[in-house]
Amino acid sequence: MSVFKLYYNCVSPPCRTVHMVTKALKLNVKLIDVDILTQRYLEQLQNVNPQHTIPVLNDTGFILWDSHAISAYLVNRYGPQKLYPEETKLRALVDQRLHFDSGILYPTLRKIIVPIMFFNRFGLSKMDVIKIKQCYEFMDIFMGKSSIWLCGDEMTIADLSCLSTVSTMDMMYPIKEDEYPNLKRFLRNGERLPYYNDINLNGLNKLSSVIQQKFIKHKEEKEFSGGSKTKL
Ligand SMILES: N[C@@H](CCC(=O)N[C@@H](CS)C(=O)NCC(=O)O)C(=O)O
Repeated sequence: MSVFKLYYNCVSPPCRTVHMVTKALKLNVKLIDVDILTQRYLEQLQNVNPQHTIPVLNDTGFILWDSHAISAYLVNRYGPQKLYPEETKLRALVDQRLHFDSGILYPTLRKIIVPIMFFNRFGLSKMDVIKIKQCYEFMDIFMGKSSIWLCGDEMTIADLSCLSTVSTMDMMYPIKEDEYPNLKRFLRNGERLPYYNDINLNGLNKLSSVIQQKFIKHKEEKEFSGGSKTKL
């Protein structure tokens, strides 16, 4: 069986998506750690991905980036197809949810998290909360009252994509059960996956501790310089 190389960092939601897809497909993957938290990653990725984003897959010389494209490729090539169904209308629905993650959900998260991680921004603005709540509302409607996953009762790659992103949003602004009961059900179903803790929760914990450290350092610096105390 071939061993894939995956340029990876567990703090990154799209990396966690692809890692979970490889687990769902029972594929062996060799993770190549990319130091996304410092500028060193640009050098590491310069001959691999001109867009310098992770994840990047290397399948015996075939290089592919973008978690959505990688997930679809892995299922198309290595099955089982139910993770990315072939039936035209079902696949169209999965594609819609994948584009939702790619075009709305993940960009919303990225816009909020990048200033926190790299530009000394602390806390969420009112506009951040409005944008997050809009994403929660959309996903709550996609789920409807009874389905297990975003496209019905079978899990697809769209679920794993949205799961890694929305669980990261949940870490920043918790999903309230009384406001978004269907979305909360989606999250709980995701948390029951056998590889969820090792991959997604582990990455979330790492990301959360990086953010906490930044807040603590900022608070100490403010106190040291005699400025007003910042609430975490
Ligand atoms: N649409 C892309 C987004 C990938 C992405 O933005 N990855 C971030 C880490 S979470 C990254 O590599 N950022 C570094 C950069 O943009 O230079 C995907 O799904 O793979």
